[in-house]
Amino acid sequence: IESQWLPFSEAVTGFSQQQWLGRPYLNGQAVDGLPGHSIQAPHDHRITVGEVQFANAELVNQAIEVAAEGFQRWNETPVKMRADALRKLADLLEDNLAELCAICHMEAGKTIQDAIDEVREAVDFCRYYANQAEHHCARPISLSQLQGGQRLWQRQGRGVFVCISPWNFPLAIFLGQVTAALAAGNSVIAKPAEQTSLIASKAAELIYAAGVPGNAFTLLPGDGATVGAPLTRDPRIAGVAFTGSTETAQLINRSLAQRDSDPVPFIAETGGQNAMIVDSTALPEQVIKDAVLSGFASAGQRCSALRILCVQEDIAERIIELLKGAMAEQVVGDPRLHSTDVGPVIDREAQAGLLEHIEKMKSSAHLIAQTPLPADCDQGTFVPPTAFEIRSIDELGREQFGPIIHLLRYKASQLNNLIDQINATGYGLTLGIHSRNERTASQIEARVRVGNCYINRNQIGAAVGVQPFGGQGLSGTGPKAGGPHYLMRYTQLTPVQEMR
Ligand code: TXE
Repeated sequence: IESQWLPFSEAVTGFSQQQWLGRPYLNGQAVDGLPGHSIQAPHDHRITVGEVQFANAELVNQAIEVAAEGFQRWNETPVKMRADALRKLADLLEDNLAELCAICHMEAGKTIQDAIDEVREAVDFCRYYANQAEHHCARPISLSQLQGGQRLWQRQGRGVFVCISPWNFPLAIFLGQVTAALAAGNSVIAKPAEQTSLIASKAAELIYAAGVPGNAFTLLPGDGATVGAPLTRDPRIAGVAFTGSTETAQLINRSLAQRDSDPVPFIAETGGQNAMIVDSTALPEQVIKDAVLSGFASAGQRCSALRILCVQEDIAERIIELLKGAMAEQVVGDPRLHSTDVGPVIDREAQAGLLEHIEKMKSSAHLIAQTPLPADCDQGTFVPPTAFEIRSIDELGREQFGPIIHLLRYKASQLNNLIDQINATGYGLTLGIHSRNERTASQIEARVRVGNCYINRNQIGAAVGVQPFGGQGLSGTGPKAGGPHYLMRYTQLTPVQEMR
């Protein structure tokens, strides 16, 4: 492994010395001359990673015009050609793996392994949606047999699709939305998160290099209020895909409803208040392995991540003892080092919010363990992995998007009440179950309202084509990304001809 790993790791380190430029891309060209601001590495703010120029209101308007113009031609391009462009994009992502991993490191604070997984997931999305489009969109289908004739319909693009993505999977979620929308025949305006415009700009170059026409794809880096909000208010857009906070999803939902034009699809994937239920038949070592990975990997900044570890009281002491041991072993630090388990959180605002939550919990809950931060972490936005014991889920409030686990003991007789409390958070993204009692596991699964349930394994997010991912309630609208129904929301059934 070392002999394969070292050259790759050296290539990533080589790229990490570089600086990148993030800018809008319109009509296949980078737009220059906008005011820029510099981007610092989350693990060490003394390192400048590059400069980003944000789009302004005038560019938003131009982008919608360009995308509206590009739609028809791209929608009429044979599905095989659209799919081939996305497969070519997958190849280009693989060719650029080391540089993409370096940007993920430097801009988003990802560890090497997280960065590799991120690029691989993006590659999978490209190939999966290319295949799905060929399967669902390439041929007319018959839906009804009317007297004397057969009406044919075809799945086609809807128009200008707006894709708004977050910083926690700055390539995988960004490309997951964009490639689904493009595969279906839409022209796309993508607005990446403010914090991760550098990787989005690199992806834009690869999208054009793969053969997607300049007016079928536009990139508009910028903030939510200046770029995101006007895009979602515009009557010329035909749909919005969004991943981010529940609050922003609610804002977008309202602005879509207030437009004086057709209703359009809104695909939202938001946060979670994810629990794991561990009964007394569970294997404690396995529980801890999965809980630590799910709670602390990516510094807890995954929407699927474990937040509430519910443990049946009979084995709570054993779980707490093992959790303390595992947390003492966690290595927090520079995400470029192979030995690092937990890197920084995305920015100062996120860090401040999480540290404030930790301080507040220290006065009201019992601190189980906290992994100490090494001295050289003081230049970055690090948050120590922390575990508290709480008495009730009500103590928690909103989702804490960082490396914090809250342990809650329950009695066997309270299991149904516990599930009701989990459902009552209103979120419904992931639930982990650790039990060797199949009946208990399936009873919990049937009663809990979540998008994805994980039994006796790590609570991870999407595995494209294998484990489609998405939530319900405050966690999103579905359909599940990386699954067979996702592409459909980006399409409309259009009558194409009538056969006699
Ligand atoms: O999210 P925002 P933020 C959760 C997590 C985190 C919290 C805040 O709890 O702590 O959200 O993160 C764009 N109209 N998740 O502030 O603001 C914004 O520019 C249109 C969970 O980063 O929702 C960015 O591109 N767009 C999560 C995107 O929305 C707007 C991933 C997400 O930003 C907008 C990220 C507006 N009015 C955060 N305002 C997950 N589900 O994985 C902002 N945006």
